[in-house]
Amino acid sequence: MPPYRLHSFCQSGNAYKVALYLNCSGIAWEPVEVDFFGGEARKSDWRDSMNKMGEVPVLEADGRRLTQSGAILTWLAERHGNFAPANADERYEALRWMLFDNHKFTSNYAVRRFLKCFAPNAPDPAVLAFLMQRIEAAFALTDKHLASQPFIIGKRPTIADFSLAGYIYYPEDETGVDLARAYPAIHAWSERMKSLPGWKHPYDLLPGRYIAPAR
Ligand SMILES: N[C@@H](CCC(=O)N[C@@H](CS)C(=O)NCC(=O)O)C(=O)O
Repeated sequence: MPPYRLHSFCQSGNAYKVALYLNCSGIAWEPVEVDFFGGEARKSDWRDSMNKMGEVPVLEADGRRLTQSGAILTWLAERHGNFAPANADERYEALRWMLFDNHKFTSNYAVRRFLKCFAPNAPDPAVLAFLMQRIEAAFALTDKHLASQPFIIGKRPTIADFSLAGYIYYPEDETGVDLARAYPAIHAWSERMKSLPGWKHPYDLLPGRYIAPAR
């Protein structure tokens, strides 16, 4: 089987979710850099051939192009077994947390970071403040959850952990959040994830060049 090809770039925590899963599973894959900031994913030929939703990541697998990190993680776990939920109850829990992640945990954190660091124009401070409020609400309840168990759905890491870990390792000057101080249980969980064989920082795992935050 040829290795999976992950269309990605190093600022994309959504791509990192899939890359980290593959690396920690010891599954062969290769990165394909998307020139996201050059507008590649907005071009109609990219959208027609890669992802009509216009989003990274895209995983090429067996001639198919899979998208949506949560759907890709579920597909990979079902195929390979690594970090898979063990039964119907665990599958439900993993899906519940991945939907929460996509809607509230990753999304507000990623959008605020994008506006602050990479958007061409300085964002409205009221927008950044609104997003930070949403981040604080989602992170506080996740911190409480992780204070009572080591991983998202229990005692061992599953695809749900890879989903929530997408943006956790980007530095504070990008995210505006000091995780160790503000959310100690999330920080401790991120350290547990870091100790998995195959773990790498997103800037070391994914293609593209580092871009210093614009502001
Ligand atoms: N729910 C999607 C989110 C993907 C996503 O938002 N990707 C960003 C890059 S990290 C993107 O391509 N954004 C383009 C846009 O929002 O138009 C996933 O988990 O794959």
